Amino acid sequence: MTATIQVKDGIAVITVDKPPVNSMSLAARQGIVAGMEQALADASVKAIVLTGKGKSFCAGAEIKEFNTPAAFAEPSLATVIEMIENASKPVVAAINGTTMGGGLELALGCHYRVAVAGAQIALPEVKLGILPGAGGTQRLPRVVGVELALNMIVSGTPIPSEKLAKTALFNKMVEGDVVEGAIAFAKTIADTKPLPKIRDIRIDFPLYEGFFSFARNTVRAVAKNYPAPLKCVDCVEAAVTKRFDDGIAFERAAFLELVTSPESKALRHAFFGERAASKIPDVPEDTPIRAIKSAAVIGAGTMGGGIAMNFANAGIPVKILELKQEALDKGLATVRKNYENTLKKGKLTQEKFDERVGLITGTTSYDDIKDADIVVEAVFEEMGVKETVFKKLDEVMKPGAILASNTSTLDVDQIADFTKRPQDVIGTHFFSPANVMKLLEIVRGKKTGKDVLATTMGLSKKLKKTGVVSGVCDGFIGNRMIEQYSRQAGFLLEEGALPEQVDKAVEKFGFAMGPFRMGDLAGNDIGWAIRKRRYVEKPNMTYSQTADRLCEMGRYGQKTGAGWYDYKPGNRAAIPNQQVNDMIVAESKRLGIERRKITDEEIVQRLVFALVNEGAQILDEGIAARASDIDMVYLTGYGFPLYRGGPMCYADTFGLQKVVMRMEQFGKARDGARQGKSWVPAPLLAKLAAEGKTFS
Ligand code: T1G
Repeated sequence: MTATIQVKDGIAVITVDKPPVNSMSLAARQGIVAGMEQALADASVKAIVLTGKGKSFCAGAEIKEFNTPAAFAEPSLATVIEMIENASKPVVAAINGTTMGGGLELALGCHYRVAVAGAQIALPEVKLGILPGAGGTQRLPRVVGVELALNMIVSGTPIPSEKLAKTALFNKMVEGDVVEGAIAFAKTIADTKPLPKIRDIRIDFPLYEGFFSFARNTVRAVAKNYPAPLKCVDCVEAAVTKRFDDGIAFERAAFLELVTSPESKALRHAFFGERAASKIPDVPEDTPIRAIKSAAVIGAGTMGGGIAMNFANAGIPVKILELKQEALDKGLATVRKNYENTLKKGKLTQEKFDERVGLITGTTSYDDIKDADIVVEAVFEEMGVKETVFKKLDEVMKPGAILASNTSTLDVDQIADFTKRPQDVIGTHFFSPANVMKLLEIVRGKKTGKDVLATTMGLSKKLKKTGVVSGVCDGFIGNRMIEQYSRQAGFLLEEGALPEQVDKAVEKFGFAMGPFRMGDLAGNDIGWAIRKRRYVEKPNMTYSQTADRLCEMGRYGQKTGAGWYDYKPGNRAAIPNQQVNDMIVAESKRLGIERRKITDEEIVQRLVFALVNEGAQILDEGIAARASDIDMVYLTGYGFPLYRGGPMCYADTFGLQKVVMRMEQFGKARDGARQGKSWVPAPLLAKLAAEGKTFS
């Protein structure tokens, strides 16, 4: 049963019991209706208390039901709320914990609300690309005021219940058992007539035109590409300007429009994708994990310092090891500077500053780190250096310590075999800047222990990272795909585009940064080194040589003051350079390619579908466990636009048959042959497209 009912001393207590968060599924709605019918029919019942089992009152509608018949099957949430609001007996909501979205709307339909402190109260629908669709935009302003309601609805940010104690949202705050408190309260109002309904409260908000015009301008400035926030403003304005029932109809129409939007589907995909990523198919949820009470980082460079900051930010003491005192001092100074900058911006209290800086210490001796529970190597990306470090770690570290490598492409199995404890070796690929980027690729070697995997996944959450498990291959998930993306970017230059057009097209699609600005930021010499390896390892994998010509010109990017673009000192604005553009045109000529006008649409599709095709291959090889994992990598590590849901989600929305068709067109195009097998659909992609299916 998803709701139980108990009657005692004339009070019926209906408890929603749908683990883990009492989301309002069809079964939960049916359970409440059954409980209400029983309570209303029972003459001994004078009042009704509605509550949730566990740490949630109700976390909102069951998101998994969206865009399925169950979402609107009767009794819909609106029907349940109407039944409660029109009940002949008083209904008191006992707010025992998280009360969000449809859960708060359910509580707003009750005649009274009694709460304990610490319950997270929110209407977070906007974070899913929708808006409160069961009266929240019409009732909440009537009890907390228009301004606070608008802020809560447009931001979706939870507010602890005690901060709302003085509003009309709660009739009483209680300590201890909230159900007992609600029962006691119910007895005091059992005979109240007429029953109070929030819908009957009049909103008096005379200066609303100016307020909402300002609100719209503010929201429009930040909600680019997201239609929901502006519609939230429209709905709250409707609560002020329209009769209640007209406001409800207005809200319903807006909700229905948003819930089928691609933005909402993408945001919901990301919501579940983030949670799914932490589930490792062959590692049971109850796998024992190792305690991580202290850490060590080898290497005090940019990555080492950033990685160490993650541990300190999570309250874990961390020692940075550098063999040279000068390098260690420089690294520690950089870490301190980072914290000082955050302190200066007011984003860190002095107390937190002192705590975090105090948790990071340095040493030049391996002996000082031997008792750490995990050590993350962040030294030069060269297998010989990794070998030296891991052999030393194997010698020094206590038994049971996790030996992690921050390698971005090297073979973790080979690294593990430098030690006598390959089961303790794992890849923890942080993304630069390591203390900022959310993505953490957790690379499992063939011999990595399941407890080491489970421990590292749990640690990623503690470090506030999005941990995604990758198998071992060159580039793991993210970099392996970005290589195909970069190859297409180079080909587009040879065929007729220039860096500025490609970057602008991709940034208009929603990427944070186009491929050439990204190259200038990360350093074009990094890709150059990888291509030099490729030319030997994979001679039949063609690349545009424009990027090689660029590096031969010494234009490595911002670090040399010039790359694909020029940069003024201290300014990251990318300025097109004629010499580079001339080089590109000369390359086309050298290759005998007649340059042509290329549309922005082709640019975006060639770059994104190159990601999709490699992603399908990665799925097929089992390097990634699920398509949404690949999407989480791109959403949290590569600036893919959240409102598109990630490359695999975007391909699903675009339609896999259409993706394959476009790929075939690219392959048949005049210069397709030069791109080798780039446009041969990966077997999984071809299969799903032929079957009319999707990745997720
Ligand atoms: N529907 C379905 N599953 C949900 C869910 C929901 N609303 N909320 C959480 N889950 C699952 C989640 O996927 C995970 O599953 C487990 O619960 C624990 O979640 C009409 C239409 C409540 C603050 O947006 O913000 O109401 O991975 O890991 O960190 O106007 O979950 O265990 O299989 O996040 O303690 C509005 C979304 C819906 C709230 C708890 N409500 N949830 O955080 O646990 S739309 C929301 C959250 C709506 C109405 C509209 C958080 C949480 P699994 P978790 P947590």
